[in-house]
Amino acid sequence: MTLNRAAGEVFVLKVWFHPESPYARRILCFLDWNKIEAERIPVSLEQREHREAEYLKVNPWGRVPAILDGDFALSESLAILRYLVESRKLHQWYPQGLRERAVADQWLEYVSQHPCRPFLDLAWERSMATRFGGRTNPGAVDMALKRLKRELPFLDARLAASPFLAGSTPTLADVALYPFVTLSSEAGVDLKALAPNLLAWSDRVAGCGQA
Ligand SMILES: N[C@@H](CCC(=O)N[C@@H](CS)C(=O)NCC(=O)O)C(=O)O
Repeated sequence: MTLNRAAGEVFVLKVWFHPESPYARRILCFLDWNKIEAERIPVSLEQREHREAEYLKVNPWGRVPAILDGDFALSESLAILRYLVESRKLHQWYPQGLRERAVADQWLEYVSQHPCRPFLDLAWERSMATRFGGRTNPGAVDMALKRLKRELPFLDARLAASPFLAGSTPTLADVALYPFVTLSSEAGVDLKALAPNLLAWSDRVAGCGQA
């Protein structure tokens, strides 16, 4: 893993990711849907590459994702999404009008604070932990399930009434939630039974890049 650019190397956005990280997949999906060229650099969490000194230069917290845009390094998936919108002028994903932006922010904050984490915790406990050599915590499944079941009706009701979280077109709120919802089978969550409108929404979001 090297951060240095060779003399004369043509600049291309770099993205560090792990394929199973939903935080990193927020960025990969956004790049795909907007056809943004980027060099994608896998970081092996299994081999602890995220804690190597070289990687800590781009993400001092030692987590994925991270980007390098020219000489500008940035971490935290939501900050990266907002940066890509502004720097690539993709405001259709994050409206500029006061109230439209506030509604997009409301859903972005909500999904980040509430449903995303229990999806990941359940997928971790029920499927990923063993693959990553971690330990499962029996109490964590019950707690995450309880948290998720509290949130699913809110999401399902919203998506029965609106094609996307913040309205008729997809925004960063949808990008932020989508990779976590795709963990539902690993998480052992039957979306068809529990939140059919969320399931239908995930198909709509998956089609975002096909226009
Ligand atoms: N708030 C961060 C979370 C990133 C995160 O927790 N990434 C995980 C992978 S899903 C990671 O890198 N974990 C490695 C570690 O914490 O040691 C973001 O939104 O980018």
